[in-house]
Amino acid sequence: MTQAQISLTRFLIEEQRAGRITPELRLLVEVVARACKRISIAVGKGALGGVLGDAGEAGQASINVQGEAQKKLDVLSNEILLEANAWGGHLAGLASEEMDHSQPIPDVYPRGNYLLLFDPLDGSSNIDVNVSVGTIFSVLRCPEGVTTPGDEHFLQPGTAQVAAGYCVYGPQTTLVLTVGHGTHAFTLDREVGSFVLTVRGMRIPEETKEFAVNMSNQRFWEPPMQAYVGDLLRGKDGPRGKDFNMRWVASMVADVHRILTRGGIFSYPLDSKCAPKGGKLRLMYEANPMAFLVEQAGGAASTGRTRMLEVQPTGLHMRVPVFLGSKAEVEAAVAYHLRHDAAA
Ligand code: P6P
Repeated sequence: MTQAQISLTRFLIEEQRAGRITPELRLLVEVVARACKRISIAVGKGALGGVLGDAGEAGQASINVQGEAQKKLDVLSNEILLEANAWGGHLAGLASEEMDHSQPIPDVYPRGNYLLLFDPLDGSSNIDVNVSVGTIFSVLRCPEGVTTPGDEHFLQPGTAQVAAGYCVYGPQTTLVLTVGHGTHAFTLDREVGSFVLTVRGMRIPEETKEFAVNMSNQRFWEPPMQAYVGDLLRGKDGPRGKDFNMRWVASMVADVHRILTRGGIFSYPLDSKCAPKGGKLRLMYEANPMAFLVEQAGGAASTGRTRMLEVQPTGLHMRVPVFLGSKAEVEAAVAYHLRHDAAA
């Protein structure tokens, strides 16, 4: 008899039965997963769904809080997640890459004990060229006694996350989730419409020969990053003693999924263009959830100098430099930065 498929619902019920998640958190993950299914359908329609291209009226681009032109699917994905999470009673508030500030759950609905942060559609510049994109989410507890959370209540370090995940909309639609006990992958069975457990306990190999970075920024990097990547490119003729391969999808979800699946190091370091903002990628709904998933899979995540999950947020849209993936390789990259700082 073939092994019974374990659905996301069954997995979450078993996590709850084992006392690893609360009924509210189980509902939260189910609701987010259901929203991701709807986003997957919209993304999959592409031009047929009339949702490609930039948002905004008649030639007037719609710009989000990041200063980025919003795609129609960015706006749609954000709306799907807001609507799905409003009425369930599991959340006190939510925050999105697409919204200037966090929002308490409307007071027409009951409020719960969790805070949800998300990037509704990461990598959206890839949508119009049919490259994988994804949704990233992070779950925090609402501080005790706070019934109407404001931005300041979301500013918790990554170690405070109770769950995190992403859904990658690629050849498969795959939800990758941690509730603090390993990182697990669920692939969408489109015929049934449910996520099925396909990898229990993803593990990132400690070592790697593959790095992911946007090389076009090389001339803008800090000296330690120049030195680190320069040695990767020297391969077995250089101090690393092995040749490396490179990948760059320019969709964090796709690059991180590859690393969780076969190892590697992903980096979006400081460069002189993004340094004034603190980096390119956002801490609260990109770097922290990915760092939680990667650490739960045996990898490491750093700003290049500090463990990512220990960064104290100073703002909802705070940006950070990111190094994550195979533990030994992240440690090697960090060593270049710490040696540089020590010599300064
Ligand atoms: P660049 C997508 O816009 C994103 O936020 C991440 O998903 C991705 O890793 C990065 O930016 C790509 O940046 O500068 O290579 O286009």
